[in-house]
Amino acid sequence: MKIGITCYPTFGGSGVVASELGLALAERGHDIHFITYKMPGRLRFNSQTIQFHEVKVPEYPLFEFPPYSLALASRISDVVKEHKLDIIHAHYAIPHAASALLARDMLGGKIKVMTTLHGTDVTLVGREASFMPITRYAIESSDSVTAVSNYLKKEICSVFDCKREIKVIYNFIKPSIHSTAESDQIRNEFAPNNEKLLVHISNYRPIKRINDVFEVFRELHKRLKVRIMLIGEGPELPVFMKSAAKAGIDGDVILLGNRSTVEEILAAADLMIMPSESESFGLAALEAMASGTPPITSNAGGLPEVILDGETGCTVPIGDVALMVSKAYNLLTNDTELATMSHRAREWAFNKFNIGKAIDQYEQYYYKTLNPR
Ligand code: GMT
Repeated sequence: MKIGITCYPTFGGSGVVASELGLALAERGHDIHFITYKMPGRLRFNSQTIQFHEVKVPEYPLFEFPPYSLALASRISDVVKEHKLDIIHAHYAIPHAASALLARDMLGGKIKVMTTLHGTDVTLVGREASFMPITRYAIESSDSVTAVSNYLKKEICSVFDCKREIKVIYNFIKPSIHSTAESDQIRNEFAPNNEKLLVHISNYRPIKRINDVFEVFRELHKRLKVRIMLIGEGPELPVFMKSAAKAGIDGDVILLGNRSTVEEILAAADLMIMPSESESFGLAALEAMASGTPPITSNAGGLPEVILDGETGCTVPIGDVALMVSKAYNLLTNDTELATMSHRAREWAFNKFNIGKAIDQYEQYYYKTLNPR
């Protein structure tokens, strides 16, 4: 198939999923075209079967808000015509699905649009009064729609009172990139005195409850030799650092910024901390499990579908910092229990969320979208 993929090229989970999906489809021989404003962070390729088409938004004094959505729709329509694409796979409702639908209209309906909803496009952004009608339109008018968890599917149906078919296809990991080979070296660098190592990865928005991450770290720091690696960037990161400095523990915080690969760092940690307020799936928690690092998370949204509580990680009620601390402390002070959970986490991630399964499902759904009967 000739497949166009449009997504956020930044470090968020939706861009990671779109990139890994495109790479895997190209490996299966499909012709893949990424259409977005910059090369996605995780898109490592030198394949003949992947092309990148940049969307440029012209500057014009009249444009107080440069119309990216329209530039994207025009670019999609051009790429479809030039490369005779069969289908556009839009990741995230706004603006990608909306722009793809506009392109479909411009092309007289001669292209199919599949939309994958990732979470905040329904639970946060799409709920805003000004975006609700366009999000509803994007969901109802796409030729097919997928959601990354059963939780998200339910949310879509209830928020938008939506009756259409929505197929759940879980996010996935590629076992071959989750090697633990480099982890000892990273551990020696970041935990030179045999400290326990925590990791958190996010975009540091309020929804990630960064203060809970800090509180868990501070409480554990009182009881153990522990350090924390922070991957990613965002507005609440300076707040975390300010609190850490005030508590005198900033020397044990390792800032790693945005990374195009995170697997080795995740593998070097003992536990990952993810206390999110809302999480449709929690790709970072899955990546941690695949790296053999059990996640201690809230039980928000789709997280209980991804993590087997007490077996491959722990899920606790949102905001229950004390419970997170006690679960983490028990594991960090019991090597056998931690090793067993780490082993189970890796097996669970590799079996249940294997990329091969997900790609089979996406492929079949593309074919069904192209030939509904
Ligand atoms: O979590 C974010 O704020 C980023 C967001 C995104 O659009 O990349 O992540 C969403 O999509 C990921 C990939 O499907 C999911 O793993 C995340 O759980 C989801 N985030 C939320 O629902 C808050």
